[in-house]
Order: sequence, then structure tokens, then C-alpha cells
Amino acid sequence: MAFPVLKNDRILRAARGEGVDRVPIWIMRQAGRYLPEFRELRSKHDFFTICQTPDLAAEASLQPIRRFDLDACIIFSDILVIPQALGMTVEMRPGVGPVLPEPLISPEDIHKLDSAVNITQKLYYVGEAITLTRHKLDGKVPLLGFAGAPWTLMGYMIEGGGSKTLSKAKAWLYQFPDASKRLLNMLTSAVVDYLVMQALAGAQMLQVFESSAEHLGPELFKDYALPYIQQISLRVKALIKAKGLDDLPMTIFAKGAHYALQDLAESGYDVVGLDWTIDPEEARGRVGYSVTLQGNLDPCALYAPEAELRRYTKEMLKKFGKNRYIANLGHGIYPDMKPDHVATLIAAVHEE
Ligand code: 1CP
Repeated sequence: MAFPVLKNDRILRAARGEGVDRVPIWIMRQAGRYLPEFRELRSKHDFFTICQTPDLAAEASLQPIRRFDLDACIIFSDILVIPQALGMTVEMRPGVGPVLPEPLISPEDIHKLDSAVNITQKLYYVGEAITLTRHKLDGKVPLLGFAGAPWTLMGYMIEGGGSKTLSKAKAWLYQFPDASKRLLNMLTSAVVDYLVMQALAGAQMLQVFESSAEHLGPELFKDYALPYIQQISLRVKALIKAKGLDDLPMTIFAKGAHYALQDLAESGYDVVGLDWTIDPEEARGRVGYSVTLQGNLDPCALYAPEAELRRYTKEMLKKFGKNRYIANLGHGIYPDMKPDHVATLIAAVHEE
């Protein structure tokens, strides 16, 4: 069944470097716990049950779209469905976050992973959720798919959850470089298959989250993150073309990786996401208009009084300019932030 005609293609145009009537905006983690309607849904269902049930995943994805004048919808899921598909147990503990009770301890543990798994089949439920959500969106805004980048996934698989230092995962890079690369290659192939499946299912733009880039630094990033990030865009775009689909924009968000900004701008993505620790003018000065920039308001600016929040937002818009720019936060929104302030942020972007 054909999808409904798209009525708002602002974010796709901005991603491709085409003119826009106004700057598009979406919010990282816009579907989630800061919304009372999500907490209500979540009180009735386990996190992964929501991900695995297309009706529930569509509902969570659509909640922010009903409430706010956003320019994109992101499919409700998590980056950790990939380690899950490879055979690892992932639990989502309320108030704690993701826990992998049996992390990879040494390189021998790589053999426990189901490297031959058919990701497209195993994660088919995400494809079904995407198709359903795109129909339910009725062309209002484009639907974004996403995946975690290999290094960020490797981090969770070795640490067994979130970590302040990633010291166990980084120890692998220094002690077992070959095994680390085997694991990163396995993850790269899984991510490529997963993103292509999402595009075939109806995703109109794809974001890759390298959320743990800040722990690497220039040397390790060059060896253990960038090559896999590059392969993902090249392979996904080639496969999408081979399957007869139109090219679709891809975004790389490598949190804390300013040191690699130029490399990221040349890594085959249409959009580079920025965290809040870099000045927009400096970022633009370094990459020019060869890519679209996305970001980068400090999420904590949402705690500011609304007049201040507006002022910060306007300053950011002025610095980025209207061309090749997608407004967003510099990282995901936190659960205790006020939906009213999100509305203020969106209004401030749209007014410009
Ligand atoms: O609106 C959306 O974006 C919802 C879809 C989404 C996305 C894009 C979720 C739902 N998670 C993610 C990506 C994700 N998950 C990232 C990359 C983005 C980022 O850097 O924030 C990462 C690192 C994760 C891992 C993860 N899952 C964390 C971070 C833990 C840590 O400190 O290391 C957490 C807290 C989760 C749980 C989670 N994922 C999503 C939601 C709504 C939640 C809350 C869990 C719950 O409801 O119990």
C-alpha cells in the first residue's frame, strides 16, 4: 500500500541543502518520559514490549507529534535492540536505564554472539512499527529511523550498561585491538542491514547515534569509530540504491567529537549533529556549507525561564543561519523537563 503524500518536507529539504521557508526542528528523545502521556503508556507496558508491538511503538512515536508543531517524527525504539538481536539480554530498569546482565568480558565472548543472525528478520518488528507509524502520520511530517553506531554499541555490550568512563570497553581497544575490530565489523554489518530494513519499511531519513564518541579522543576515534561510521553511510546508501529506493538523507551525531568534525563532514552523511559544547559559528567555519548542521541547544536550557530559553534559542538560530540547518538540542531531552518549555523552544524556532 502506497504511503500518504508528504505535506511537510522541510527537514528533508534542509538535509539536502535545499531552501526552506523556515528552519525545521525536532528534538532528540522527543518520544519519552518527559511526556505524561508516555509515562501513562509506560506504566502499562514494559519498555521492550512497546518497542516490539507496532501499535504501541506507533503510539509513543506519535505522542510528541500530536502535542507539538515538530518537523519530524522519530520511531520509538532503542539503540540496544542490536545487541539484543545478537543474542544478549538487555533489561530496561526504571530509574536506572539499560542493563546487560551478561556483558562481554573477554574476546572469547564474541563467539557467544549470534553473528549469523538475520537482522532484517529478527528486528522485523521495528520495520512493522515504521510502516504503521508512517501510515498513521498521514504525511504530516517525515519519519526518522535510527541506530546506534558500532563503538557506542560495543561500549554498552562490554560495560553492561551506561558508564561514566567506558574504561572496560576502552581497555579492549588498548589490549585487544584485533578482537575489538572484529566486534566493530560485526556490529557495522548488523547496523547496515538494520538501517536498510528501516528504509525499505518506510523510514524517510536515518540517524546514527555515536553517543559515546566523547570518550575516545582523536586517535582512538580515527581507528575505532570513524571507519565504521563511514562504512555505514556508504553501504546503506549503496544498498538502498541497489534496491531501487530513492536516496534518503543520513545524519551522524557523534557526541563530544569536535576534534573529528571535519572528518565527520566528509564521512558520507548529509547532516552532522552537534552537541552544545561547540559554538555554531566555529562549527560552520570548520565545515562550511558542504553538510547540514543539526543541534545544538544545551538540553539544560529547557530549565531556564521561558524568556531566557527564547533568548538562547534566538541566539543559536542567528549563529547557524537559515541554510543547511536543522534545529535540535545538543543531546536528548531529560525526563524531568517541562513539555511547556519544549513548546516555547519550538515556537521560538518557528517565529524566526
Ligand atoms: O524520542 C526518541 O528519540 C525515542 C526513541 C529513542 C532513541 C532515539 C529511545 C527511547 N532511545 C534512543 C536512543 C538511545 N538509547 C541512545 C542514543 C541517544 C542518546 O545518546 O541519548 C542511547 C545512548 C540509548 C541507551 C539508553 N536507552 C539510555 C542511556 C543510558 C545511559 O546513560 O547510558 C537510556 C536511559 C535508555 C532507555 C530509553 N530509551 C528510550 C526511552 C524512552 C528510554 C527510557 C526508558 C524507560 O521508559 O524506561
